[in-house]
This record gives sequence, C-alpha cells and structure tokens, in this order.
Amino acid sequence: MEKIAELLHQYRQGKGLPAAFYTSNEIFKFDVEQIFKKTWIYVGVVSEFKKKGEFRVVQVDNNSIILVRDEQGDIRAFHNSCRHRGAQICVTEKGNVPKLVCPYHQWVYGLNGDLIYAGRMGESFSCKGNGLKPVAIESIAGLLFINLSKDPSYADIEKMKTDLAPYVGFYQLDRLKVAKEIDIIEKANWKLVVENNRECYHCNANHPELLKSWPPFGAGFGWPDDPREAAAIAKKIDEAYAVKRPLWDSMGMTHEPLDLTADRWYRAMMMILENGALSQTMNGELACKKLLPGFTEPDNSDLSMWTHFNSWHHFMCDHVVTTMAIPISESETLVRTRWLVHEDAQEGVDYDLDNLTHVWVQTNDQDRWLAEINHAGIRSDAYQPGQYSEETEGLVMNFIGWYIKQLQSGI
Ligand code: 3BY
Ligand code: FES
Ligand code: FE
Repeated sequence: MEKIAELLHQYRQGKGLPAAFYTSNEIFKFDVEQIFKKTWIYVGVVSEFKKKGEFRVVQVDNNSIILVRDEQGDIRAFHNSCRHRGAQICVTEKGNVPKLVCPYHQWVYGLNGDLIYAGRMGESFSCKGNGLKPVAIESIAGLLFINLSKDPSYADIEKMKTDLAPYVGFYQLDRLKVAKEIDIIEKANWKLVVENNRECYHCNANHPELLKSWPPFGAGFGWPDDPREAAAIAKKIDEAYAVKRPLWDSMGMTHEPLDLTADRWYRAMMMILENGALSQTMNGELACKKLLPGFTEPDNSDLSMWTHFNSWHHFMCDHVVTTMAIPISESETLVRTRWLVHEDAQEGVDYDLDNLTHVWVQTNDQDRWLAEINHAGIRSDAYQPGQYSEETEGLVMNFIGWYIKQLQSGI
C-alpha cells in the first residue's frame, strides 16, 4: 500500500504511468480489488442468450461467473460455486440447460439460482437460504455489465443507462445473433490494451484494413499539420454531418456526440464511414445483405462507443462489432470480440464469415502486437513515463485519470 501511494505520488498528469503500474503483480492485485471487483464490467450481450437456459461462464480473476437466461427471460448472473462444497457447477464455457445441476453431488438449482433439490441431506436441511450467490447484472439496451462488489454503485450504472440506452436501443440487440466470437490473449497489461484502444495516433501507420473505411481525421484522432488543409477537412466533415443528421433524426437514431467528463466514464460518437464505405469491410460493401432491424436502407454510419475500463463497440447498418477486455494477470489480457448480425441472416447466403470478420481480426491482431511491444519496452530499465499528445491522446489521458482516481479511493 505504501509502495502504491509512493508510486501514485510519482505519477505526473499528462504523462504515462510509472512502469510498476504495468509490470508489477502487487499492483495488479490492487487493480483487481480496487477496479475489477468494484466497477461495472462489460461481459456480454443479450444476443448470446436466445433461449431460456442458455448460459455463459466468464472468469474475472478468481471468480467464475455464470450468466444465464432464466424462465422469465431475464438474464441473471451467479457465482459459479456450489453451496454444498463449493464445486463449480458450469464446467463448460457455454450451453443450454433446463436447470443448473452441480456435477459433484447433483444438487439442482433453478435458473433463478434457487436450490430446488439436494438428495440425502436429512430432514433438518432446508434448500431455502442455499441458493447460488447472485452477482449484480444490468443491461444497457442489451449490453450486459456485471459488478462483483457486495455494494455496487447503482447510481453509476443508472446514469450510464440513461445516457447510452437511447444510442444502443436503436440497434435492437435482442433481435441480433452472434455470427462469430474470437478470443485473443494479449501479452500486455490491461491498461496498455485500453490505452491503445483510446487513440488513433497509431492508426495511419498500423491499420491498413481499418483505414479503408475509418475516418482518418477529427474527433481526437488528429489533424493534418497544415492549418489550411485541416480547416478544409473540418469543413468537409461538418458538411457531411449536416446532411446526415436530419436523416438519422427521421430514422429515430440518437446521434449527438456524448463526451467524457469528470464523472462520465463512457463515450459515444456517430462516425461517418470514409471512402463511400457502408460497412467496415475491405471493399466497403455491406458485410451482411440483411440489414439490422432498424434499417430499411444501407447507411454509412458507425456508432462508436467506448466505456472505461473494458469495452468498445461499433454499430453499423448491417452488423455490430463488440469487444471486451478482461485482465488475466499483470502481463496478460483477454480480448473477446463478437460480430453480431440480424438473427434471420444466413451464413453463406447473407454473409460470409471471413469477409464479415476480416477487418477487425486484422485490426485486433495489429493492436495486440502494439500492446505487446509497448509492454515489452516498458520492462526496460531505461523506461520513463513519456508525454502524451494533447491532440491525439486526450482520451488516453482521461482513462489514466480515471484509473488513478479509482486507485486513490482505495488508499
Ligand atoms: O475503434 C476503436 O475501437 C479504436 C479507437 C481508436 C482506434 N481504434 C481502432
Ligand atoms: Fe455441489 Fe456437492 S459440491 S453438490
Ligand atoms: Fe488500433
């Protein structure tokens, strides 16, 4: 604790963190207690749970969590630890079950977590009071967030719901399906994974596939050096938005930019895809011929959303790409990406999986490599925190500021 207080003291606003924040196991443990077990973590999307009994298991540090759609259609979260002798109940990562049955001595739990059967326990034993321990779970128009704290901050998630649900709601996530899910494990501290995600300073040199459709200027991603050129581009962007806004309004889309503030730890921005692209594909054409339920015509918009600390999303007219980062250790981070399409879209007819996933498979791999060389370089004796760029790394600075604030509250 003293060490962390001392390190926090060394931290200078506007610069990166001292190396130990990225490399020390002791600080990782502190991150676990102060952040992963206190804040709302993005863990999944309603589109994964089509039927009742459909479940997913997600690991957050030592806790295995079951997410399951119950009889009423609600998605619940429970600790994956039997109330008998503690065994894990769900031992596969996903599946569909009528009840949750512990493999050890077959105690049976309902999908609402209640213990409903325990054999040979004698008359004095009561199932009541032996239900699975619940975990707080909230849905932001279908994006699922859990909180492992015994006393979660509902004010935080309610504010986020009010702010973000209008943006996300348009995309009707309950009418989409997961076409593909891919996990990668990055050999980098989770904060480097997030820092990399919060800037596009690295994009021009590293993301050729993304840049086929990604607007290369504006909105914190940097401007050309020549002020006249920058002004001309800004004018072009303004004109493009002036044309799109009334159209989005008429479709009922929420599209005003929602910026980070001192107490807003998430951000939404409606982007207009570049080069005439309608979707984040290599040729800019739709990745899925069946448009998402809210669209009758193709549209070149990309609602981009980022939440501290662990998610980023792109909502387009034909598919959604949604990503979560879950820290594993001080030097490993799970990055799980899902591609969602209309639930009635057919693979091979409406979409080709390789075409649908190509841009973000490549982009994620490039970002993995960047986070890994960043982590490896920080381990050098010569590393000292360098200065962030005000123009292009403002969102990184905001994330680091948020991180420091979370740590300070625990000291
Ligand atoms: O789109 C993303 O999620 C991030 C933000 C900026 C760069 N990058 C690819
Ligand atoms: Fe689950 Fe015994 S540990 S039934
Ligand atoms: Fe990137």
